[in-house]
Amino acid sequence: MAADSRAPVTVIGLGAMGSALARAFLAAGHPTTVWNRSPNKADELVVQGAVRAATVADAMSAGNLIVICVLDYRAMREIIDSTGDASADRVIVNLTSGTPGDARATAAWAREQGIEYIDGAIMAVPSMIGSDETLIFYGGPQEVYDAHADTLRSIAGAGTYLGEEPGLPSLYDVALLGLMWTTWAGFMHSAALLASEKVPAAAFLPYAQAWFEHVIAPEVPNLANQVDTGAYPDNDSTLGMQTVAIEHLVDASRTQSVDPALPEFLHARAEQAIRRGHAGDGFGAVFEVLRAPVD
Ligand code: FVH
Repeated sequence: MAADSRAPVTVIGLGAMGSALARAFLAAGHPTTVWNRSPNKADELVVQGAVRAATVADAMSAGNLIVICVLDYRAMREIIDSTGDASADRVIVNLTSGTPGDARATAAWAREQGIEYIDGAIMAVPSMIGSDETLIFYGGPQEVYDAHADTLRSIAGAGTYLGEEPGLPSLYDVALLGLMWTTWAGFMHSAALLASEKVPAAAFLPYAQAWFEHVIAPEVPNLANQVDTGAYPDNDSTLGMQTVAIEHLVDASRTQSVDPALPEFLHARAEQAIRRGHAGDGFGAVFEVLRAPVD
C-alpha cells in the first residue's frame, strides 16, 4: 500500500541535487529531516521548514524513509556505516549516481545490514526536481518501492520502477548518458568540419535539425527491432556501401584538420562487422560488434 503523502522523509547529502530533493519533499508537505557533512548547507532548508539533524544517526532515526544523494557510492556507504545499528530496518533510497556493479554490491551489503534498499538513477538536473515530467528510475524489492512510490512522486512525477534487479536503474542511466554524449559529439564533429571552412553552426543547424527529425530519429525504432530480432536488413543501403561513405568522413576530417577519432572509430567497427560477414546487412549489424568487440 502507498504511504501517506505527508510521510516523513530524511534526506542525506545536501549538494545541488540533495538540496533540490529536500526542497521538493518540503514543497509537497513532507516533514523533512536533513543532514549534510558540511552542516551549513542545511541553513536555507531549515528556513524553509526542514529539521537539521545533528548527526547521521539522528537523521536515520527521524523516520523510516531515508533518501541519500551524495558524490559517489563510497561516500554513501561510509555515511551509512558510520551510523551502526541506526540503519537497520530503515528503507534507503539511494539516488547517488554510479554503475550497475556499484548498485548490486550496495544492495547486497544493505541486505546484510538489515536495510531495505532501493537503488535509483536521476535523469534530471536539480532545477527539474519536483516536476511531473521528471524521470527517476528505481530498482529493488517491489513491495518496498510500492510502499513509498507515492512519497517519491514528490521529487519526480515520472518516477519509473524497473523491477527487482537493483543494477537496472544505473544501467538505463549510463545507456541514456551514452546516447546523449555520442549524439552531441556527432553534432560537434559536424560543426567542427563546417567551422574548418568558416561555416557558422547556425547556418548548418536547420539541416541538422531536419536530419535528426526525418532521418535519425525515425530509424531508431527499426534499429531497436533489429537488435531484438537479430536480423539486420539492408534497406537498400548495405553496411559495405556505408563503410565507403564513412571513409570519406575520415578522409575529410583529416584533410580539414578536424579530429578524425570519432569517424575512425565508426569506420573500424563497420569494417569489423564486414569481416564477420555483415557486408550485405544494414547499419544495425554494427550492434554485433559493439556488444562483443573481441574477434
Ligand atoms: N547535479 C546534477 O545535475 C546531477 C544530475 C544527475 C544525478 N547526479 C548525481 O547526484 C549525486 C550528487 O550530485 P550533486 O549535484 O548533489 O553533487 P554536489 O553538489 O557536488 O554534492 C555532493 C554531495 O556529496 C557529499 N559528499 C561528498 N563526499 C562525501 C563524503 N566522503 N562523506 C559525506 N558526504 C560527502 C557532499 O557533502 P559536502 O561536501 O557538502 O560536505 C555533498 O553533499 C552525484 O552522484 C551525481 O553524479 C547529479
